[in-house]
Amino acid sequence: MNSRTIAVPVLALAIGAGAATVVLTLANGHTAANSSPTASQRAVGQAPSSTGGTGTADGGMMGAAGGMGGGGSDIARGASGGLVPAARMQALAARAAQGVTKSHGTLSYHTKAVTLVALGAPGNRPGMYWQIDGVDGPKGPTVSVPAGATVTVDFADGDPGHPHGFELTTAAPPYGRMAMGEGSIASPGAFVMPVPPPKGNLWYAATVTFRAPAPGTYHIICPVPGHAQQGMWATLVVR
Ligand SMILES: [Cu+2]
Repeated sequence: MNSRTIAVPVLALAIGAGAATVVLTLANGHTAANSSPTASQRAVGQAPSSTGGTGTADGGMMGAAGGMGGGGSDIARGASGGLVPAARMQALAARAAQGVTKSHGTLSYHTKAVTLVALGAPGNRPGMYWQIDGVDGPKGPTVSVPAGATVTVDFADGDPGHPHGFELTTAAPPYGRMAMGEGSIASPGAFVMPVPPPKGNLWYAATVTFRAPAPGTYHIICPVPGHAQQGMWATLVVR
């Protein structure tokens, strides 16, 4: 293939329980380490931690208790191990869509606290795509948020056939196979390690919160090799 194939990023999939330290080495030499979900990634339903994570039991990508322990959020209570009922995620997507202005494929948020529900290929159509707040890609939709917004992403993999993850990247399409190595993570915490495909109607889910980066155009991709290339990307505009 092309020269990019030489600089293959090492993608360590940490799936399952345990306090695994996950190190993601990008092709550009940047390394992102995630030894616990408390810093930037939590199980869906857990409130952002301001205490350095004392409330979280044992680490692991998926979070320990799946939101049962500590959350101020009402998201996905009762989930365990990061598995959330599909219907719950879809209900969250419907709720997130309320108060959002939709115009020409753009979802505009007008509040400083933004919650997106980003679902990986949940089965409405074939192929690799994002569904954000109930609106399907491919190559879309576009989400617009105000400068300075705090963005919470409730992510889940709804695709029976594939693992998916989440990344807000500085790289623009078109993407090659290793899209995750083409740019940088656009804001600290704007990344979810790929999670496994669903178990029946239970979806692996995670929540991350990050500050909107400087005004401009960014893209939401799946970091699994080939997925963004096949259309699994959307656009985030900070205005
Ligand atoms: Cu994917």
